Amino acid sequence: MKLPMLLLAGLMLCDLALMLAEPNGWSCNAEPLTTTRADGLTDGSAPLRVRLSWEDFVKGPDGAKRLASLKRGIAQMKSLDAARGSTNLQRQLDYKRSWEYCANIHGFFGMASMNHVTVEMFVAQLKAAHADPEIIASFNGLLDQTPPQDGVAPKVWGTCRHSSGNTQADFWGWHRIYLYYFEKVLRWAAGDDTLNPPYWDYTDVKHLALPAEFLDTKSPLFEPRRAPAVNAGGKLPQHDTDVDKGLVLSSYLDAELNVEEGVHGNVHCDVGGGVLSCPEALMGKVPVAGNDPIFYIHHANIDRLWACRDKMNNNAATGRG
Ligand SMILES: [Cu+2]
Repeated sequence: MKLPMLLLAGLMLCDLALMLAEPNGWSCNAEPLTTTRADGLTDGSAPLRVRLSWEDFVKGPDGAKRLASLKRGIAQMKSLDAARGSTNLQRQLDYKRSWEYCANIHGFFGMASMNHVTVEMFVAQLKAAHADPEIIASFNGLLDQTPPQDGVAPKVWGTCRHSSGNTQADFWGWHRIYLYYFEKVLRWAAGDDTLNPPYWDYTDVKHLALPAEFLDTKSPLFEPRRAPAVNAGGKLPQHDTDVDKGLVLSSYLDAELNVEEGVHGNVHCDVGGGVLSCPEALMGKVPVAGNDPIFYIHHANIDRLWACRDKMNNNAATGRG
């Protein structure tokens, strides 16, 4: 719980005004929020930031600029990975804004991780369980990560919240704050304060395939460790992205769990895995999922679904009926 509490405290002082646009399919026309919310995340004093759907994001001359900005930011963050381990103060600051650092906040392999599992140990576990060679091979070449002693990384790396067993975590809340800070770093890296990364709305059957810009092998949006069919432009199975039942649940916790274990996990596994799906790197395995650029565009949609669900239920944020 350390990170959410830490970040929530920061958020109340910050210029958070994230909201979502472009309803699709179900009734989800969330209005931008401009007044104080009960959860304190928005005080209405800052201009509202709106995430567009991927299709609107890339549309027209402005879309070309937005896409260039997104790619520039991601490429810049990736270039800062090289600052890992530097003793130079400026380079240490650079590393805090690197792609790897941000991804490691979500999760990482290494002895310092929450479960103290290295890549080698995990691969040994897969082999002992007679996992398919395709799954094992997806972890080839991945590196263990070690949090730098910068006063921040040891506290926040590997702190993502996901439900497991009969424990329900603050999945939606943790990932909203994670996105909030990721986007701030991305704007800095792109040199574009107007940049608001979009969402991939795979709940619309017209958009079941990965956006085409993620398939270009020369683009910083490309990632080779994805299901080959998905990277070839194949569609996700339609039933995997159906949220109709989840969003109408009046209980916040029920809706959150439905989305987390349903569409959220399905998209992770469909993108990360081949025929065999999870636990294939990258998107199909939590400690490395944040390394794929599509992660953030996927989670922008998961965040949108939260706002949609609240809108559809008159912002009733708690309770399980
Ligand atoms: Cu996720």
